[in-house]
Amino acid sequence: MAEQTKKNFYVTTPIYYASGNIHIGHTYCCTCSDVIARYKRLRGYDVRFMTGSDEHGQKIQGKALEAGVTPQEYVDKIAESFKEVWKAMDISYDYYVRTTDKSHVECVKKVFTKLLSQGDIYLGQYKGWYCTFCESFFTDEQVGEQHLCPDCHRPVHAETEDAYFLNVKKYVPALLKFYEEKPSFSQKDKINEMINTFIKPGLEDLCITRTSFDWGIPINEDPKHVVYVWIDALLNYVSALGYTTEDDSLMQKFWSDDSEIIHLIGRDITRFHTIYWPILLMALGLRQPDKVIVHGLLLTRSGVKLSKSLGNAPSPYPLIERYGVASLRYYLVREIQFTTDGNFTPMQFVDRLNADLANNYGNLVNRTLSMINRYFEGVIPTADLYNPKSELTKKLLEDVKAKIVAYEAYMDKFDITGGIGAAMDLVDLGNKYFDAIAPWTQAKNGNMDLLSESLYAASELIRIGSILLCPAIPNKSKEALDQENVPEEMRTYESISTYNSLCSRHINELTALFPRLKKEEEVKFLTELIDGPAK
Ligand code: ME8
Repeated sequence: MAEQTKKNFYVTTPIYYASGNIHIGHTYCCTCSDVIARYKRLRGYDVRFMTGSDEHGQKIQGKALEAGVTPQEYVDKIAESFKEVWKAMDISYDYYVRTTDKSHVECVKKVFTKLLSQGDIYLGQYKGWYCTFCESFFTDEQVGEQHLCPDCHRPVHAETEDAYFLNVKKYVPALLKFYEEKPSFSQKDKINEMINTFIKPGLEDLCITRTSFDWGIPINEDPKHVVYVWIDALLNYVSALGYTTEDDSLMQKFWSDDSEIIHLIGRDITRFHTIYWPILLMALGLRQPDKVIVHGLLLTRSGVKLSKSLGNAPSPYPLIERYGVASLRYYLVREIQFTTDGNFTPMQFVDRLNADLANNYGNLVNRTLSMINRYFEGVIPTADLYNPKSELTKKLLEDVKAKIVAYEAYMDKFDITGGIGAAMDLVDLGNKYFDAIAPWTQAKNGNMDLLSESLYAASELIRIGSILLCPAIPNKSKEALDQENVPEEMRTYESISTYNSLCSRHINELTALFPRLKKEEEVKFLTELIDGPAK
């Protein structure tokens, strides 16, 4: 294993619009970020994991009006409901930021004042094409002849108003230089797309205030202007660390050169994170994030984005209730190739859970511990894995080492689909080893040495596999480790390359980790969940 020095690690999700409920698309990003945060903690990093809600803007004001409550009451309720979902999803965030937090509001005002006084913000008039859904202005080129929003493809309308602008044009050469000097900043195809679609045609200065609604942060210098959503939203990443407040110790720690900074976002908001966010940071004289990881979106079987407005995105709750949180998390991380779009389909959902969780991981735990009960009265037999007797065991341990190396390589480059896949392959090695050794035959033939060694090796494999799977399915991997009665010190990442400590431990009561799903029944349930009951 490569040596790791203890380092600070800051990972963020987008802050989700407080305009409706969380659906499984949002849970995708939070789960992926959570897997990364948990992996880094496992590797000894000092992790700060942040999520939150984006609570200003015209759309939210309208929703509150519809609901007959004040915008603040409306977003308070939504923020609580978001936190409940994240609890149900086992999301281990350290801090939840809200754009209505006093500290965030103060930060946005101070940043505005600073940028205005240094000449990076000026008052002008905005004439443009506005998409109410995306709360974004676009240029003629971007909306094309049909006047459609380039992000969501809905019709846009012409709008003119007094507005403050961020002088982004000035920073374009520096931004291009930054892309060149730091190719690891984001995926190459995403940056090329940004350059070709937005920068080459001529990047307009960014309109950053509005006067046509008031649910936003009023600027001190001209309070009829409220800061328009994106600048407000992007600043959450630093306001959550105390930027511009008296106590900015978290900022010093997690936004410093001693920290690795990763933003996870969906491809729908790439422009804001790879163009405007770096420019804003340059204007503020702050360092850049190490990486903006752009993940793909979940689509329906027919390739349409799962989204709130289309009403085709299921809530995570029925899935958690029926299959358990670990199953949903696992499916999202493993089935959808990280960084590319993926389809959420009932058939794949059931097949993936059955193949990997029930038939592979659950099966290895169940068959190993059942045989320990049957042949050794619940006590893990003694064996020396540093000197295995069987060639099959020797080969198994070599293959396990290779899988650990692969796991680490994937996880370190944030390919969590690959990493969790490597962990599941490691578990699969255990099942194949079992089939080759057939411990039940060894028991029948009285070959106690081989029986002990094989059951012992399988016990270690459950332990190692559970540690590697822990970032993805924390509750179930803990359950497996508990059933095997693994002591705390043997649950660490460092312990995965040591053996023999489980000898003679009494295992705990066995319960099935993942019941096998009945395909037809579950596909019907899931199809109705997405499409509604069959007509
Ligand atoms: O854009 N598949 O908030 P938002 C996968 N407030 N991920 C999905 C998804 C899908 N079908 N649908 C949504 C905003 N997401 C702003 C962000 S950040 C400074 C401000 C995820 O509620 C994905 O990560 O529309 C996407 O980028 C995010 O939710 C958008 O959430």
